[in-house]
Amino acid sequence: MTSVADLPLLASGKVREIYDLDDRLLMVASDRISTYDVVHPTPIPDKGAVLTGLSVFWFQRTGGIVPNHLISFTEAVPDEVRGRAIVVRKLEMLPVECVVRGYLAGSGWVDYQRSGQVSGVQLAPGLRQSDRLPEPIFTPSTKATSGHDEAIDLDGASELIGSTKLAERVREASLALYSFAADHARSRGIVLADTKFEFGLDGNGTLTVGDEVLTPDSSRFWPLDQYAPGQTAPSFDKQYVRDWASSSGWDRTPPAPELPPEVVAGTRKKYAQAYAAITGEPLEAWLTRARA
Ligand code: PZK
Repeated sequence: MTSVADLPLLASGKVREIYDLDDRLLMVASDRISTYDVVHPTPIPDKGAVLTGLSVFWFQRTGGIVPNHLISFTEAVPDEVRGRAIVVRKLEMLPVECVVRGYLAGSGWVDYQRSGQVSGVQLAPGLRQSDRLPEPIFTPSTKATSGHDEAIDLDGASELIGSTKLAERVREASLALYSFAADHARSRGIVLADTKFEFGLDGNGTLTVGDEVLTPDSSRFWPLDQYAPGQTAPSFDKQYVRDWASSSGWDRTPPAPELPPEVVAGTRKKYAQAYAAITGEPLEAWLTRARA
């Protein structure tokens, strides 16, 4: 069996890597965690498995809404990364981040306060932080190679994509995926406040979902029973780490501090709970299936 170390590294992000498998790719989620955009030196055991298991859960349930790049989570996956890696189809990725917001949080809230708009979408006056929007909105952004992604409107997305019609299909696909996932999550006691998709075109020119989907790293999940508009809702996965990092006196500039064992254990438990809440099965079920 091939080892990941022998595969050509195609791209690496803060917490993930992509390797070349000739006509396919191997996408590996690490156990690394970042807060305030800086990666901590201490891993969270099983974080990569939770993100991969959740992505697979959603890919399998949304393939009829929009095709996606998932091929396999077993075949051709090296033993050492089983459970936290997937084999995917190579796509020609579109150069936009496809954000959908059902609630007013994060940069959407910041932009709304400043301008009354988010990515060119005008919103009603008087909305509060974390308010549910009358309907989900598509708020694309640029894919910054360094620094932060920049909000753009649909025309900006059309220019980057090179086609108004394709940009409109991307918006409709993003909204359809969000609505499906938000309904599922709500039925399981979780608010999907917002999420980010990345799309590409396959060899036939078919619009296809790539990257990871509907994970805690690409989405804001709030426990429904703690949801209250007008407050900053704690996104349930990284809150331990953020709270600890704030109280530790770290000024949010690199390098990020090592995390104490109790913060690692608490965060690990949160991720496992997120997996179980959304999928209805324990994380161990995913690990067993992936290692079969
Ligand atoms: C692709 N990225 C982003 C960077 C990551 C991910 N199916 C695909 N085909 C071709 N390219 C990509 C994909 C996907 N997904 C995605 N870069 C290339 C990225 C760093 C680490 F895990």
